[in-house]
Amino acid sequence: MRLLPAVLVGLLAQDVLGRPSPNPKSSWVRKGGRGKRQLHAALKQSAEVRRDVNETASCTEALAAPIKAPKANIWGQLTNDEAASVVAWLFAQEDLNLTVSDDAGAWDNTVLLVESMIPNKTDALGYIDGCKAPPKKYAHVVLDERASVDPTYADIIVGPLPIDNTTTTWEPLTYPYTKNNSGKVRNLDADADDALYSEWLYVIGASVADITLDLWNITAMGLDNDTGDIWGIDPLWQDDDRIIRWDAFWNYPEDDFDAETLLPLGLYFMSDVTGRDPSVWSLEGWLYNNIFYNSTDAFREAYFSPGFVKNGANVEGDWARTDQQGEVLPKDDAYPPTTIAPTGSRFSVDAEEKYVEWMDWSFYIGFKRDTGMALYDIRYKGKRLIYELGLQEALAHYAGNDPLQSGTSYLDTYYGFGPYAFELVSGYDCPSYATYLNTSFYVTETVHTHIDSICLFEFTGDYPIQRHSTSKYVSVTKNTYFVVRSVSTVGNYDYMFTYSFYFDGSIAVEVRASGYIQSAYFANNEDYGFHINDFLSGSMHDHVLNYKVDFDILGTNNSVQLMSLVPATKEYPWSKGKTRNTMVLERSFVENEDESRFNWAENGATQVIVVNEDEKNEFGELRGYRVLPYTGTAHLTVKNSSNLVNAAAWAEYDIQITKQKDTEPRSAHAYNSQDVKDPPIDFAKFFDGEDLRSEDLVMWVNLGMHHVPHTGDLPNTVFTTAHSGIQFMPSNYFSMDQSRQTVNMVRIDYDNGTTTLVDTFGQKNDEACALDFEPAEPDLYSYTGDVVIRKFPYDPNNPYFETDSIV
Ligand SMILES: *[C@@H]1O[C@H](CO)[C@@H](O)[C@H](O)[C@H]1NC(C)=O
Ligand SMILES: *[C@@H]1O[C@H](CO)[C@@H](O)[C@H](O)[C@H]1NC(C)=O
Ligand SMILES: *[C@@H]1O[C@H](CO)[C@@H](O)[C@H](O)[C@H]1NC(C)=O
Ligand SMILES: *[C@@H]1O[C@H](CO)[C@@H](O)[C@H](O)[C@H]1NC(C)=O
Ligand SMILES: *[C@@H]1O[C@H](CO)[C@@H](O)[C@H](O)[C@H]1NC(C)=O
Ligand SMILES: *[C@@H]1O[C@H](CO)[C@@H](O)[C@H](O)[C@H]1NC(C)=O
Ligand SMILES: *[C@@H]1O[C@H](CO)[C@@H](O)[C@H](O)[C@H]1NC(C)=O
Ligand SMILES: *[C@@H]1O[C@H](CO)[C@@H](O)[C@H](O)[C@H]1NC(C)=O
Ligand SMILES: *[C@@H]1O[C@H](CO)[C@@H](O)[C@H](O)[C@H]1NC(C)=O
Ligand SMILES: *[C@@H]1O[C@H](CO)[C@@H](O)[C@H](O)[C@H]1NC(C)=O
Ligand SMILES: *[C@@H]1O[C@H](CO)[C@@H](O)[C@H](O)[C@H]1NC(C)=O
Ligand SMILES: *[C@@H]1O[C@H](CO)[C@@H](O)[C@H](O)[C@H]1NC(C)=O
Ligand SMILES: [Cu+2]
Repeated sequence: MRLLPAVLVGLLAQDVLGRPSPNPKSSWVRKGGRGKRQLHAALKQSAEVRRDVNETASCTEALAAPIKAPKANIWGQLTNDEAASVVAWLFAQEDLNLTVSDDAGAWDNTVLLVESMIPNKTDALGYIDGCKAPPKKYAHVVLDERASVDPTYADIIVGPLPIDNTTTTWEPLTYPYTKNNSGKVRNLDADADDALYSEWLYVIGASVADITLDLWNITAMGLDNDTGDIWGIDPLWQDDDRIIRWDAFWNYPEDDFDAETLLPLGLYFMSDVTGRDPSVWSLEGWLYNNIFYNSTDAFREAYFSPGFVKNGANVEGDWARTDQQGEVLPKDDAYPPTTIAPTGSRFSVDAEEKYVEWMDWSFYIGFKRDTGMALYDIRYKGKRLIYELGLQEALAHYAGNDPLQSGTSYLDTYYGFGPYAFELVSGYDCPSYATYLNTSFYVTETVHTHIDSICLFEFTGDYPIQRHSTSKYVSVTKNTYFVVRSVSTVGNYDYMFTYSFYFDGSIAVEVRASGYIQSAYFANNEDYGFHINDFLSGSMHDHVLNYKVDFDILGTNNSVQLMSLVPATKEYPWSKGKTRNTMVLERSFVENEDESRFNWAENGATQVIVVNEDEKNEFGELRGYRVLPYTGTAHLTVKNSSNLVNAAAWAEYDIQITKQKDTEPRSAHAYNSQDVKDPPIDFAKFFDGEDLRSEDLVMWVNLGMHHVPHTGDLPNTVFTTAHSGIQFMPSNYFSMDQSRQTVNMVRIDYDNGTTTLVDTFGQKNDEACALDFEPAEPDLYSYTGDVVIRKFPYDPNNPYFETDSIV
């Protein structure tokens, strides 16, 4: 559940401060909670200590070697000092009329976000590929302008940095918008953390407290002893110039498990909340058991009439709790197989610049509030393949016979992937030998650092990358690959983002989903999901996640070739006058933006290859990289969504290709949900017929899942099958497979029962660390959550711990 307090826009702290939560869930309590202690003890017992190898290298000293990045990371984050200087400068600008967040109410202007501005590619290339100076650095600032009856979010840029009181200026950030409006978006949530609840939703909750007590023994009135909750649709309905919300009652879990999204109660009410004056907001009706009542009186009268059908409540139980339950599986209390890095890490990291080198790969890591982690300047064997690779937006579009499910289409960058990219759990989210990086985000004049929130590690797959056997020899090569990973818990859902790099020059981009589903009350909605618990429907929804892939294949002049396998009937000189039913290849190019939005072909029959038409290999074939689905992908099933209108056109196709433009850096804006008819970025407007042959191209690809939760999604969806991915693979890019270069392969020659040769190609096996298993299991008591540094007033020497989630 992404409860929407206006706020969240950057802004967890406001969520925590602002949203009255009768059931405050301190992350501290939760994370330090039960279970951990027993687990730790169990691990100690099962740890076997062996010290018969080389004592000089320890398996835990496996961290990546430090390295100096060849160039500064121009996509990186602001330093603490830079962020603090920008904030101080902003508060000194009288025209911005800002109030410090701690003192601000719903009618004050505040700073929501201060982060680095991504440089224009045009300026960046001269630096990363040449000898030009780095592009000037600017800060991207988002202001929450609420001191007005027409509140807006304003994107501005401040710079150049470092701040200089005489030369630094700000101006509206307009160029990434497709909408012509000076870098501002209306704010429909300006009162969502205050008046909406205190003067509206809880008042309505109180007005039916007798009914909610009678029906389910709950009250939702904004009191400390509330036993239920009220929240509703996102985005709000924006029809006919009215702003309409539907809200529903939800049961609270009985403990700290985050199960509220599994506890819908089936009563909904509709409000017209247009404008900022709650006294003119109106209650438009109630829905219960598929019957609409046009006033509270009408609902109340029906409720207390004979024959009124009352349905039961969804109540938390073990079915909604994630702790171990059920009989312990055979031998499962013994420690499972695990991976180690016996010679330490085989890669290098510049932690300051977030620059990584592994084997022939290198890249920089960026991190943004809206979209979390992104990779830049991805090079293989010294040549850039991809300038920018990163998430743009994630949509979860629900459907249902009830207005809450029907009205829910989360556009998650509104909440942000950055603020919820929490600390990873060593040995669980990533192998215990992984190297970690911190990330940080700005909120309410503080910078929060998620410690260890990006992990980097090598992994050897459970299948080899190559093998072949004959009567004389067998040849087989280990499939060791490099992984960069982060996880963002956006409300009820946990998205795991993984990028993997392989020896054959291929890259995999994957997302997995776990956490709690958002479910529906089961009543008259068989066509929208499975019946999965007492009064519970696993509410159907589409996940669509858009990624930007700015390929630069052997330069920026790229084209997209389509090569299809098609059935054919052919006659050949040798077929003696008869025809043969067979198949052939048909090649074409995506010529321009009128034909550059399409889906994966049925039966995978069309290859999509990014090529450089000026770069042919020695055999005359175009050198390129092919883009292909890895596991299932999805685009949005709903056509012309009533919820989204023009706010998520990027979700309409699997693959969409545009000409790279500095004015089109992102396919979506974090506040598209605030004005769905006229969103700040309407992706469909990127397509204006421009030529796509031998141009700098951007491919926008969608990952996703059509999710119809079943009983196996209780208590949580599982990563095994809630999974989507795409791959990029060399297509005639090299003259042969590049995995031949690794020494981690073997050839075994044998003859008539005798092994005659074991060739391990100079692998060194003598530098392994002591297999001291106990310390290979990380000390999970070091899991601390986020660390926070106050920026205004700047207090860099007094960090404190605070971790806030949406719920
Ligand atoms: C500045 O903001 C305050 C609220 O913080 C508001 O009362 C005042 O009218 C605003 N001033 C201007 C000039 O907009
Ligand atoms: C710049 O302005 C800020 C805020 O008014 C002030 O604190 C700072 O001392 C000024 N710096 C310089 C170099 O004048
Ligand atoms: C954008 O707005 C400006 C100022 O309001 C106006 O002059 C211009 O014509 C508008 N452009 C478009 C394409 O609507
Ligand atoms: C109703 O809820 C209260 C707590 O809010 C609890 O004490 C009481 O036992 C419940 N009554 C029933 C009938 O479950
Ligand atoms: C909840 O608190 C309110 C106000 O403190 C009180 O009037 C009410 O009786 C309480 N309800 C329950 C069920 O304890
Ligand atoms: C509500 O419905 C009743 C009966 O259908 C109708 O008489 C009444 O006018 C309606 N009221 C409103 C405010 O629409
Ligand atoms: C992450 O932050 C923690 C706490 O501030 C710090 O101790 C650690 O060195 C940081 N890690 C990296 C890789 O910068
Ligand atoms: C890219 O193509 C354009 C013409 O389409 C050409 O002028 C330019 O020289 C090419 N650039 C490179 C690096 O080949
Ligand atoms: C989308 O739906 C709206 C409302 O039903 C309709 O006005 C509009 O014409 C539709 N657009 C398309 C492209 O079908
Ligand atoms: C980046 O490109 C946009 C669009 O061309 C331009 O308006 C803006 O000034 C550029 N930014 C910088 C820092 O040059
Ligand atoms: C294989 O080895 C066996 C004895 O180990 C021998 O009898 C036989 O002749 C050998 N066959 C060949 C083809 O060398
Ligand atoms: C242990 O490893 C070090 C460095 O890798 C090596 O120099 C040394 O000879 C090894 N010692 C033994 C006993 O294998
Ligand atoms: Cu789902």
